[in-house]
Parts: sequence; C-alpha cells; structure tokens
Amino acid sequence: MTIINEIYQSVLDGDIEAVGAKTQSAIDDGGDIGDILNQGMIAAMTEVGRLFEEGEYFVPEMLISARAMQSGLAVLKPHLAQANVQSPGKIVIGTVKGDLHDIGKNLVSMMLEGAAFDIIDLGVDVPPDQFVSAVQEQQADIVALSALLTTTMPQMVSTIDALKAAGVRDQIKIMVGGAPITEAYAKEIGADGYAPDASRAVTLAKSLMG
Ligand code: B1M
Repeated sequence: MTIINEIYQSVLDGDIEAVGAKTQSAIDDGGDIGDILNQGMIAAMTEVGRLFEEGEYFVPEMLISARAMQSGLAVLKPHLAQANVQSPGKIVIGTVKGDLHDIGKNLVSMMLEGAAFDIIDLGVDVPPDQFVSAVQEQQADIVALSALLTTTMPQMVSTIDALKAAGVRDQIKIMVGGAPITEAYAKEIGADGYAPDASRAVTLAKSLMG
C-alpha cells in the first residue's frame, strides 16, 4: 500500500493520529502536496459521503473522519503557504448560517492565505449580520461564502441581501462555493463569482481583485 493509500484509509477509519503522522512522513519523503491532498484526503472524504448515503456510515463516523482530515490539513498547511508575498487583498470568509461544514471552507481559506491574501475567517454557522459587521470593521475587499447543504444555500441570498441593506454591497466582491453550489446558482443570486474547488477559488479571488 502506498503512503497516499494509507492516508486515504486512515481518513476513512477516522484514525486522527495516523493521518497526521502519515501526512508528515509523505511530505518528508518528498510526496507531492497536491496528490496527498486530492488522492489521499479529499478522495477519502468523497468515499465517506458515499458510505453515508448508503447507510454504512452515520454522523459520528463522518465527524471522526472529518477530524482525521483536519489533522492532516494542519500538517499540510505550512506547505500550502508562500512566504513574503505582498497581499493582493483582504477576504472575509465563513460557512453560512445553519451550516456546520468547515473542511472545504478551511481548505479554501488556507489556499487563499497561501496566495498571500489577508484572511478573516468567521468560522461556521455565520449569520448574515456577522458578515456585514466584519466587512464594515475590516474593510474587506471580498466576502467568501461557503455552503455544503442544499438547505443552507438560501442563506447566501440572505447574506447578500444584508450586505445590500447595509449599503456595502457595491464596495466588495462576493464569491461563493461548496458542493451544492453551481455557476448558474451564483449568477442567479447575484454573486460576483463561483469556484468549484480551493485552487480555483484562488484564481477567482485574484481575478476579482482585478
Ligand atoms: Co454532512 N452532509 N451533514 N457532515 N457531510 C454532506 C455535505 C452530504 C452531501 C452527505 C451525503 O448525504 N452524501 C449531505 C448534504 C446533502 C444535501 O444537502 N444535499 C450532508 C448532511 C445531510 C449532513 C447532516 C444534515 C447530517 C445529519 O445530521 N443527518 C448534518 C448537517 C449539520 C449542519 O451543517 N447543520 C451533517 C453533518 C456533518 C458533520 C458535522 C458530521 C461533518 C462535517 C464536519 C466538518 O466539516 N467539520 C460532515 C461531513 C464530513 C460531510 C461530508 C461527508 C464531507 C464534507 C467534506 O468535508 N468534504 C459530505 C459529503 C461529501 O461532500 N461528499 C457531507 C471534503 C471537502 C474538502 O470538500 O466541503 O465540498 P467540500 O469543499 C470543496 C468544494 O466544495 C469547494 O472547495 C473545497 C475544496 O476543494 N468549496 C468552495 C467549499 N467551500 C467553498 C467556498 C468557495 C469556493 C469553493 O468560495 C467562497
């Protein structure tokens, strides 16, 4: 079994210590960071989702796998970041109200940080008025909204409405993403851009900064 397969299996098993240790040894052996992330961790979480849909995994198993992936991401984080680059802009990011999924949002956040953006991460279950206050207090350039549930997608609309009501909509760019979000949905709700994954979120954020 390759080390990447072992990382994949350890995320599936929810073995927090093994994911951290194996990720570190894959990096020490010169493993490709993108392969560790995509083929080891993200592929395992996709399988976790499939097992959940089939009734083989339940919420506790999903949660333990998620924690295992977070421990691997913590080890990967310094390798996703670049040092000494001038910040292209300031981004307020969060998972919308009612939604507790943060792995994808954290990954997007880390990649943006790696591209030298200043990141204000509001966490999960973020109500619209908290996005508004953060934009006003931090003078952010971009608001980045993540949602993983079809039931929380409408919170993106509520957040955009709150930004409009506060009179700050035109001062910022809004980008959206998360598994159920599409380009068409982003257009429909009046967001400025959509990215399907963390690396394209970086390309999008750079282009939104003009
Ligand atoms: Co939940 N969950 N979950 N879950 N969970 C999903 C999303 C689900 C698809 C599983 C399934 O049924 N197959 C399903 C949603 C169905 C739907 O809405 N259509 C689901 C459900 C139903 C639920 C609960 C309702 C279950 C329950 O209680 N009965 C519940 C809801 C809780 C809540 O939020 N209120 C729930 C709970 C949980 C846990 C807490 C146990 C845990 C989350 C832990 C955590 O995040 N800290 C969890 C997990 C782990 C998952 C799955 C298995 C994995 C999600 C993940 O981390 N993926 C997920 C199934 C799946 O996605 N296959 C599932 C890996 C991550 C790297 O990918 O988050 O997609 P992702 O992020 C990607 C892109 O989407 C994109 O870039 C990222 C990196 O490439 N992206 C952006 C994300 N945000 C972006 C923002 C951007 C740009 C790109 O710009 C701003």
